[in-house]
Amino acid sequence: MAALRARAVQVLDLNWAGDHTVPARSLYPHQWSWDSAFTAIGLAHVRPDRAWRELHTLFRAQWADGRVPHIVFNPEVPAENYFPGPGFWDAPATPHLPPRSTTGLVQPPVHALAVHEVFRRTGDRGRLAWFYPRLCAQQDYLAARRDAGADGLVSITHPWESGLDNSPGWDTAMARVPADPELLRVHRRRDNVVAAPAHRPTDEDYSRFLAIAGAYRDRGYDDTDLVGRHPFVMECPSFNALYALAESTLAEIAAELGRPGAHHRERARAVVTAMVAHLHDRRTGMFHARDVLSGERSPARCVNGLVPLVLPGLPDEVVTSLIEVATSPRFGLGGPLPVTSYDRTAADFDAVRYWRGPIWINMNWLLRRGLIGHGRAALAAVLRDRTLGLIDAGGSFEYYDPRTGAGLGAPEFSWTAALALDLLSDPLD
Ligand code: 2M8
Repeated sequence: MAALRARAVQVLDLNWAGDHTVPARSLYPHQWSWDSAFTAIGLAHVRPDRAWRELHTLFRAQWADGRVPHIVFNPEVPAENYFPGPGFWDAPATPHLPPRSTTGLVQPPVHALAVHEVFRRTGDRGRLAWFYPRLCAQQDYLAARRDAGADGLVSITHPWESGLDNSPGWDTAMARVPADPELLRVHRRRDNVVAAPAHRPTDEDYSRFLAIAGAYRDRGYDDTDLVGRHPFVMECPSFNALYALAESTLAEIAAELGRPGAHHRERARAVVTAMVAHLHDRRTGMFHARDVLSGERSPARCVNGLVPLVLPGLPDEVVTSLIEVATSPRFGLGGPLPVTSYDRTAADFDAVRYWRGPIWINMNWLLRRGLIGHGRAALAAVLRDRTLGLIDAGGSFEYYDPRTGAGLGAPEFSWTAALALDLLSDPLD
């Protein structure tokens, strides 16, 4: 495993861009929000100063309203290297734009966890104190501006906010958004030139992605009356799980800093209760995304419906059923390869198309934490070995074919390398 460690460090060094790490040179040449959080967790083991710098650069781009943007654009990268780039996102109407150009979307709030992990490795209380109010502002934005369903859960305004872009969980809601092919005639995709089109979202997906993002941009990323005015409003189970986990982590950070943390624990408990009430389906044994506009839960069984396993304080029967589903042939936990992003037995399971089947390392890293947290050390150890084995054999790819273990998407992908480093160093199981 020493060779794997060395290769993982090489990937992170290759992708270091001076004050942040790009997810991959080829496909993603800017800074992404949750990628940076996962990357910092890995960097903490080998380049601790860079781990702090990574998160610092991201939070320097935090908006005045507390949102942490999903992409921070590097002004030195030529405009044509990523689409949709800054020219698409800039909304002169918004009063919130920070100094660096960003999107107005968010991504799952994994940052409190990342800050806490980097703190655990470095003991730097000064930096912890710098991040604490900013992490609180990030959570407060989500709580105050994104509870579109008025049920204590956060809504996402775009599939990109979930991080699971073309997941089948969004299909029904996406089908309601008119796909405007004209948008793709005006704006040219670049991802399909760099990566195999069969491994990426379709043109139809992209024209809808652009339509939803454009609608949000055109009203200055204003979150008022999302239900009345926005075409896509969903409650994502993994986004909400990470939002609740962030509150539990903030309670720990507050304790480190000698500050009161009861309000964080209370909010975490309330989110978990709301998730079980609104997103958990006893029949399928897992969580499902809920469409706030129709009130319907998506029937699709996707990996984001297993990620709530990371939550402490889940009722025992929910934990048991999640593990049952994860270890079933639908997801294959405990089998020869890690867990897939979608139900392998579903008719529309696609082994190579992005978030519609392939294996993703960050999802498995989160599931392993959940298994450890709920006392399933043996299963966690199997998952760790299978995950590291996959990366060792195939390289640090963006995602993997669950039939063969072959790497797909971008090679030398940062969060894969970073989380491999964390798994290699983590003695927890
Ligand atoms: C993917 O999403 C971006 C848009 O944000 C894209 O397809 O261009 C997703 O896998 C997302 O989770 C990830 O953060 C991003 C960069 O790795 O790529």
